[in-house]
Amino acid sequence: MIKTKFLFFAIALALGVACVQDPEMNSAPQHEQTPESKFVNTSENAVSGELILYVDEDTAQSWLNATSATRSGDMALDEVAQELGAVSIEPLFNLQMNADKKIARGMHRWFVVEFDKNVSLDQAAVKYATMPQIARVQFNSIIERPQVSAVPASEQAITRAESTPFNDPMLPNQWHYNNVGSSRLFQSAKAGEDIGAFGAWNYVTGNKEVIVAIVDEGVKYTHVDLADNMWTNDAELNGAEGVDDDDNGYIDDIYGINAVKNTAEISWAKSGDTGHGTHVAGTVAAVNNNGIGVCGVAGGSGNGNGARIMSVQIFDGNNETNLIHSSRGIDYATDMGACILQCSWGYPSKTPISDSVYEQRYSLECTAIRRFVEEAGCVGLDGGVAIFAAGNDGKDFSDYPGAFNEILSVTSYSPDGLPTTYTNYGPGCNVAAPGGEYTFVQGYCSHDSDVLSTLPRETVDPQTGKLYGKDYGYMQGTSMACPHVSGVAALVVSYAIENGIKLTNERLYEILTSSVRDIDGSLTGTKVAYNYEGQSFNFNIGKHNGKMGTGKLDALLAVMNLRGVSCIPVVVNEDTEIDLNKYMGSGDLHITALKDYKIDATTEERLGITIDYLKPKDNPVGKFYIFCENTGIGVVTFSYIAGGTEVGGGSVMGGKLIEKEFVIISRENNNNGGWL
Ligand SMILES: [Ca+2]
Ligand SMILES: [Ca+2]
Ligand SMILES: [Ca+2]
Ligand SMILES: [Ca+2]
Repeated sequence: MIKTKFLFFAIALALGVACVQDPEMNSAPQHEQTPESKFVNTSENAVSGELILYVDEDTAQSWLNATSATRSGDMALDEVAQELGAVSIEPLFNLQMNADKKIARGMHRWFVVEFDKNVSLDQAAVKYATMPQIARVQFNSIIERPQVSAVPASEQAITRAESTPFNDPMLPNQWHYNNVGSSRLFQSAKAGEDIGAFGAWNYVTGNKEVIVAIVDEGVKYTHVDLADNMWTNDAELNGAEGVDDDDNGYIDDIYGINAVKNTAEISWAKSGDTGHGTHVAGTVAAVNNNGIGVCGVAGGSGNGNGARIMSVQIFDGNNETNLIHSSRGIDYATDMGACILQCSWGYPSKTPISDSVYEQRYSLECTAIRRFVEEAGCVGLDGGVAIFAAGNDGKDFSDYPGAFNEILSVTSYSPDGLPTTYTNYGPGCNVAAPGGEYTFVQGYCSHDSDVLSTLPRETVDPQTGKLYGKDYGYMQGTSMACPHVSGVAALVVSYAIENGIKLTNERLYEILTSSVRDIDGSLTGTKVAYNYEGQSFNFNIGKHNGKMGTGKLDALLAVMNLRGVSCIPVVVNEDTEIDLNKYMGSGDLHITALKDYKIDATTEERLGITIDYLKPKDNPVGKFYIFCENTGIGVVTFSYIAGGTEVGGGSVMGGKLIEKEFVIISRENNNNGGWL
């Protein structure tokens, strides 16, 4: 292993949010309004020569119908444009797609005015804010580049030492899908501290109708382990080059768009790019069972049945990214059929803000996200689900947008199942997933405990200036936890489709936050962690108690939750007496003769489960013992005869043979408030 100088894999999209105005100001009566009261944010850290305006209906109509780039026919407004040296006034959202829906939300009233960069932003803003036609003025805040870096996977990572459901050679190293508790990985690695992918894959592996928008750096859509799961805009794929075949405002948008350039030119290997988007995309849906590389949570089974990845690029090399880019990108995802919005970025803030402040300050972006949540969807999902990273500053509250109540915010744990040292936690955080954390083994830094996924090999490490040179590698962060949740969301929607179910987005939010293993029971005291120099320290994990979200998302439990399967809780390493009568409704009349049980191989291996099945004639009907060596989640199918002691048929006058699945949840007895 290479000794590495540590970089903080922070997704530090630090917006200038430190100094803001009172959000209540806009509620002031008209006659008391100052021009500044129409500002929704400040000019600090904003793009120069550009303002975002929310205008009244008449002005919107005249600007939309204007024949000149900067003239509307409204004398007063045209005069301001002239004074500022305006070169363009354009609708912010793309009205070539779903115009009716956007107009109903007032999205046609958002405009971007571009003017002389030498003009003071504040003065320009005051000029517009003075006009009664202008309802709100927003500065186009810059989103800073994420400070991230990947560690290319070494050849040693390519191994098939352990049995896995798919033939991808690096799958055994993806502990975040199936953690066998190897101490090679992490001194205190614990079996079962993972997303529970192996169990879920017995039931569902993905579905190509499920489109996940990766709102991030550009996804390398030619990557050998991603290409088959890329979403394609078929009108453009089968259309004419250089022509906007589907008339959606973008020429040749086959795999998505570059919202920074507002074109279809997706890129991933410019100076400043880190491979972040390609890494995140691989976690959601790298192609499974293709004999190469890694697996994705919803990457299919090698039969072209993975969830689909749409690349919505909002970071482009060293170019500035701003609120307009993120809002347009999200709007494109909504228009083009994505149902899950995967966003591993946010706005670090020093102090908590509130949802109403977020709505004010980021009103443009909030509008775009809300339309996604309310109007996106697919055959298996009504509405969209937006999933964001909680942030990597170790703060006791989630960053926005994730913190917002309409959005899931994902915290991060390491292979020991405990909070990572960097994860944010507390208000706004909704659910935990594996995000990985480097460790030190014999004085050397190890990344095996980070998240392993796809990388663009031609990307230059922004810290070292060296080519990654590998198609796979490690990253850590809530950025890496987030796509696990998006992947499980895609699995659940896939399973819904395959069973003819249409979920509401509220139901999916509920499944994603309730299909969890307990995290709080182990959150007392400290754990050993390392600083960048390899010095160990005691990291306080007690402070995370009750603050990591509802628990650790488990894919198998999520799928079972959708099926409506009952859970049987047992205590690990103890004989737990089970009375099936409790789950059947009305006592032993219904279970007159237990016949048998089935344990699938994944469950048997994972839980080390034995069932001591006591014959009904010796014991009360339906009672038996379950013993599990490991904590975790599995599925057992019991067979019983309803009404009789023999299965009816032929000469036998008897009962009906029933098979019923149960989820077995094996966990420690933490005495921390009962079972799930
Ligand atoms: Ca097009
Ligand atoms: Ca075309
Ligand atoms: Ca693969
Ligand atoms: Ca939230």
